[in-house]
Amino acid sequence: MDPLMAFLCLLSLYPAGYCPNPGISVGAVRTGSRFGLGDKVTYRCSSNLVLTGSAERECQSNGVWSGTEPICRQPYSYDFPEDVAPALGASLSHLLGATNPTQKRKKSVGRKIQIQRSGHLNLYLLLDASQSVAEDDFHIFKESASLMVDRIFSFEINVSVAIITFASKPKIIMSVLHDNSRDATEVINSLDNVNYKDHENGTGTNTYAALDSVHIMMNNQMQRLGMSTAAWQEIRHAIILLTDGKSNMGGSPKLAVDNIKEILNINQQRNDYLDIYAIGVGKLDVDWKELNELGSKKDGERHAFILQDTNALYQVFEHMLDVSKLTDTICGVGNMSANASAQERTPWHVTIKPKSQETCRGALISDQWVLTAAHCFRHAENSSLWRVNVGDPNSQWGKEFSIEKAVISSGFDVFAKKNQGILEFYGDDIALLKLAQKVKMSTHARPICLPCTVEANLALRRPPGSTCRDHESELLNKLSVPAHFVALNGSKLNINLKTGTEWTSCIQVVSQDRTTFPDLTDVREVVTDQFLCSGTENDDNPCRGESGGAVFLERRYRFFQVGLVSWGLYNPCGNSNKNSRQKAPRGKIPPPRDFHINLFRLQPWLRQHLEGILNFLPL
Ligand SMILES: *[C@@H]1O[C@H](CO)[C@@H](O)[C@H](O)[C@H]1NC(C)=O
Ligand SMILES: *[C@@H]1O[C@H](CO)[C@@H](O)[C@H](O)[C@H]1NC(C)=O
Ligand SMILES: *[C@@H]1O[C@H](CO)[C@@H](O)[C@H](O)[C@H]1NC(C)=O
Ligand SMILES: *[C@@H]1O[C@H](CO)[C@@H](O)[C@H](O)[C@H]1NC(C)=O
Ligand SMILES: *[C@@H]1O[C@H](CO)[C@@H](O)[C@H](O)[C@H]1NC(C)=O
Ligand SMILES: CC(=O)N[C@H]1CO[C@H](CO)[C@@H](O)[C@@H]1O
Ligand SMILES: [Mg+2]
Repeated sequence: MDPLMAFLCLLSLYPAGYCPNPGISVGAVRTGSRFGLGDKVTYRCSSNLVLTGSAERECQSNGVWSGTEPICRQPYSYDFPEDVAPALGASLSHLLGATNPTQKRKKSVGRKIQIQRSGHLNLYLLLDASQSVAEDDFHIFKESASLMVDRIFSFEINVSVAIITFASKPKIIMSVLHDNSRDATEVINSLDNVNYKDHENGTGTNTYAALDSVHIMMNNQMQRLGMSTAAWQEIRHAIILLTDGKSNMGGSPKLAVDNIKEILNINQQRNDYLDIYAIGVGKLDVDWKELNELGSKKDGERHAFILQDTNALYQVFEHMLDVSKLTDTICGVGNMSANASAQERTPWHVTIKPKSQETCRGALISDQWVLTAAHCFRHAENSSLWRVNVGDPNSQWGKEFSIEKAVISSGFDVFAKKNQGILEFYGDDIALLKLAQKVKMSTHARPICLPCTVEANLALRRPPGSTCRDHESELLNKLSVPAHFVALNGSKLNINLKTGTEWTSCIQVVSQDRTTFPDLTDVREVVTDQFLCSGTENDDNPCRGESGGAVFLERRYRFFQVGLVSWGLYNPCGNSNKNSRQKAPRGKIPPPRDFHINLFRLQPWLRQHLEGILNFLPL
């Protein structure tokens, strides 16, 4: 809901000039019982609990209380991703709902870090290197900062990252005024060189000075761009403080925050332009009260966290990012949060129904084309009856599309090698479907990156002159490459793609399948170079119905399709329902193996049919 809509809803619910009863959450004590325009209520926590959220809230002219719901909690308890995630974004209502009826009606309020094409994002990472933060914890801060930098650059947005370490004094490692602040590699290099010992001669904690150095940086940038220019006014700013919160010199950090708000002209309309997060991570003894005071207070969002490790921080960071405005066809962007829905994590994934009862899987490779397997269409109905189900943020069942055109490889012929004792053969098992309409890009529907394209080259952050061969050696870079496919229930399952000598031994066992290959002399007749091989050791095996789905891997927080599920020696779903997969019994003959069309080997076919749709690199 956009802010205007929210305003209109509220008007119809409450008489002008009043806010709803703001409630009192467990463990809190409220002062103030008038809920008219400009009235204030204040909260404190009983016994030794500490307050999260706003200690004071004011009834604003739009009928909404300022700040966030106060919650009382135990001091120093960790936030775990599974507790934190529900406190962010959409599912906040259960935390607030009982006491605040207006919150319940709104979905996500969308004041997280906005990832979008328009404007520019300045991200300021402040790392506490004072004495109360041990060197080991500082290393965790460094690692956490690197990870956030790498992730923020993965969206190909205009972003500048400042790095500041601080103790008694701040030290600017990277300024947003420097061109290098727009370059992921430069920023990460500068982070690698930050040193805890830089602050050995002044080990106090001057959070005020650290934030003030951000204020000065902002001021300089404003002078440079001009106060009233769009270039300045359209910059969004996000400040992330990695600290234990124990400021002990320089005065109140709040003053610096007030100065920052003033220079950015933050008011109700411009709330989206500033976010301040205060995060304690590691085994630190954190001053929760101060952390909470540093973080922004916005409706329905938390900006202060205590997290156990970098991994927990990463999960939280993923939820801080709002990509709902990223509506262009940027490829291979999935949600990395374990808490996101399956479709948000693999938004390219589609279900194909070539026949009303049977299904295959496929992958969006543009806003109108789906890549899948040719064998899905062997016994298919009339193509005017085929349907493709694509993810949709507004429906958990997705959205159905019909087909404008199907391109099924003419090289595919399952009986091509029947007279060589190969009863089924899957060479050229590849097809493309053109949907009848373009898919609207969203958090639930986006293409995956196809290697050997300019789009994938940007995602890999490789130099412009790269070739298809470069992509192959970067993506299939080991004898055993971890990769994934999507199960019938939407889960992302794990496999290892074998290359080189490991590929040769992976395919050998095919000769043990005497039923399908009664007189096989050379396994390479069945498993040609066109196939990737997985299914050894603890690999998951695809089931019937998962054919055509992408075999993909992750690099630099982006996803690349290297293969598509074609055939295998073992069906772990048997004839049962989709939620019970059975591992192959030990010693089964033949052992499980799965074969996937290798997209690097089908480049000529892909180029022939996708010319003008994707931009291919030289082979
Ligand atoms: C992003 O930055 C590039 C140069 O760094 C500039 O050419 C482009 O116009 C910017 N885009 C927006 C939307 O600001
Ligand atoms: C700290 O002070 C000592 C003695 O004056 C000096 O040698 C050292 O370089 C200083 N360290 C830093 C990081 O400035
Ligand atoms: C990931 O999904 C969660 C849950 O829907 C959402 O709050 C968050 O903004 C998403 N983040 C990204 C980067 O897509
Ligand atoms: C497929 O169905 C459409 C619409 O029902 C019909 O016009 C067309 O002739 C059919 N094609 C075949 C090959 O049966
Ligand atoms: C989906 O299937 C996988 C593999 O059988 C299983 O591990 C997972 O728990 C299932 N997920 C759901 C949400 O049912
Ligand atoms: C926002 C979101 O998806 N929250 C979910 C996170 O995971 C827990 C359980 O693991 C769910 O209960 C939340 O709904
Ligand atoms: Mg300190």
